[in-house]
Amino acid sequence: MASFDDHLEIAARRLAMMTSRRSVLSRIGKALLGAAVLAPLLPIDRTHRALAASAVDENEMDPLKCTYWKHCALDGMLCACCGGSGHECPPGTTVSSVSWVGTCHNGMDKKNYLVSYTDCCGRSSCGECMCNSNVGERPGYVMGRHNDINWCVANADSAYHCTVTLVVGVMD
Ligand code: ABN
Repeated sequence: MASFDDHLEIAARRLAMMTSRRSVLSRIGKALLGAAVLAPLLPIDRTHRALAASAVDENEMDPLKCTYWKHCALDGMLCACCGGSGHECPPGTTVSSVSWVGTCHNGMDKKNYLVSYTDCCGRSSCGECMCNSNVGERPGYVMGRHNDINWCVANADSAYHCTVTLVVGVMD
């Protein structure tokens, strides 16, 4: 009785007789060409490649870091580290009725955005992810351009917990 190896050898020999070296090379070439055409269409996360190509520092694109581009004028604690998100106050807190705005540069699309910083109030300080970024800030005596202020003071409960960020407009 012929072994598995014998069957395999016969099958391989038959295939070799029916296939020319040229057709094998042509099939391999087609497969490689197909892969090269299809690869860019595959749903793969290419953020890192885009970041490398744009020469933007990865830290500028991480919403949990003070160096995140939207945090350029944020003096406070990131609500994303305090049970909320970048733009949502944590449970049990209320949104401050006044806020501070800054102008931040997004290195990815090279545009400047108007960004608002709103405090979340009514609970004691979160104590996590303290940032002190002050692009465009002016000393305390220039009241309208000073960001080291508790914006919860206008709320019924003025205890400061953390700060959320919202993009409110793009600058020309
Ligand atoms: N706007 C954040 C904050 C709160 C308290 C004190 C300084 C800054």
